[in-house]
Amino acid sequence: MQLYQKLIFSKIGVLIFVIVGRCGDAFAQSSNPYISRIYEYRPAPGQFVNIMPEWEEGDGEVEMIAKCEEILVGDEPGMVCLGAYGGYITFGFDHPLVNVPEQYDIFVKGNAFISTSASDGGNSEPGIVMVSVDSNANGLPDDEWYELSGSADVDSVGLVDYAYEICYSYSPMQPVPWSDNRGGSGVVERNSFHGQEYFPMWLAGERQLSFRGTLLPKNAYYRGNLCVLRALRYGYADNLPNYVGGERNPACCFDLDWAVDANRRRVYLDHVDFVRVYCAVNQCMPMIGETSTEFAGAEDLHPEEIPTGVDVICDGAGRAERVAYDLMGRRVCGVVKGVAIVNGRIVVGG
Ligand SMILES: [Ca+2]
Ligand SMILES: [Ca+2]
Ligand SMILES: [Ca+2]
Ligand SMILES: [Ca+2]
Repeated sequence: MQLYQKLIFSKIGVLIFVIVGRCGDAFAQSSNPYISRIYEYRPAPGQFVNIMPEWEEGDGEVEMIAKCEEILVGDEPGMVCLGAYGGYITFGFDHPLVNVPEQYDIFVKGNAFISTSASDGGNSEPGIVMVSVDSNANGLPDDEWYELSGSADVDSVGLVDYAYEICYSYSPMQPVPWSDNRGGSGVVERNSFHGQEYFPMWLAGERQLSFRGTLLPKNAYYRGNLCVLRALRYGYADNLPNYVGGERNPACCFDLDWAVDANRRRVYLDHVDFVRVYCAVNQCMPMIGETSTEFAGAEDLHPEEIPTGVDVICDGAGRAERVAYDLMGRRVCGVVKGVAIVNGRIVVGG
């Protein structure tokens, strides 16, 4: 650290080059690779809703998000259920998640397994992963979202609905009715295994819950009496087993290079601040019930990286300013002091 300070105070161009060259190793502090915060938890109705996590009388949205944090923050996360189509969770890390070129950037865990009697699936309940940059620098996930394009976009051309909307209606202790923007309707069936209310109780006051997004094709088929949920190739949460041979399954890893905007155009994101997972299948099968994505934590695959090439707008005081990062990867807004990285360039401030 003393050497680091000396380098900064010297402000000699040659030494700055030394800092640039070494900030990836000697000076970089590794951040916590695990989730540090849950911002949103809005599951769609489902048989595990109000159980994972448990809703108790008096719990509102804030309390349920806190329960999700208790379960998911840290290096040994548990699991929450997102319910039927559209249900989502939004989380973040204690630092920006950097897009390292030609590498996966985030590992997302679920509870998918491959059936012993079917090699092409088991209980795959694919959830779509979305990412967002805190463009207005207010620390909240209220900015533009980008979907990470998965294999269905190339394997199931013409079968993916990119503008699906669904609305569930609260119908106490009954199958939960839904209708969609394609003229479809149905119910999230109840079963004898789970006797609680299936509509998220802390949102019941809203009477109706609407979700919109990309709808993946139904993936269930029967093999004899066994209902198999077929796995997709890559790019979805809760789709394939988290680990293979003790290693992270590449099929559960995601590259920020897969980001697309609302018009399905590729966008380049140098880093992201928020990540969202939502259940992307609308399907209800006899016996096993609705297809519902589970979320069991996530990891930054290279927490030692710091963002570069960042050029976003900060509106803290209503002024448009560039956002910079110091050499420890911390965001600095407005006037830059010391050495910082602004828009990919090293800047020496006063
Ligand atoms: Ca990457
Ligand atoms: Ca924001
Ligand atoms: Ca499930
Ligand atoms: Ca699952």
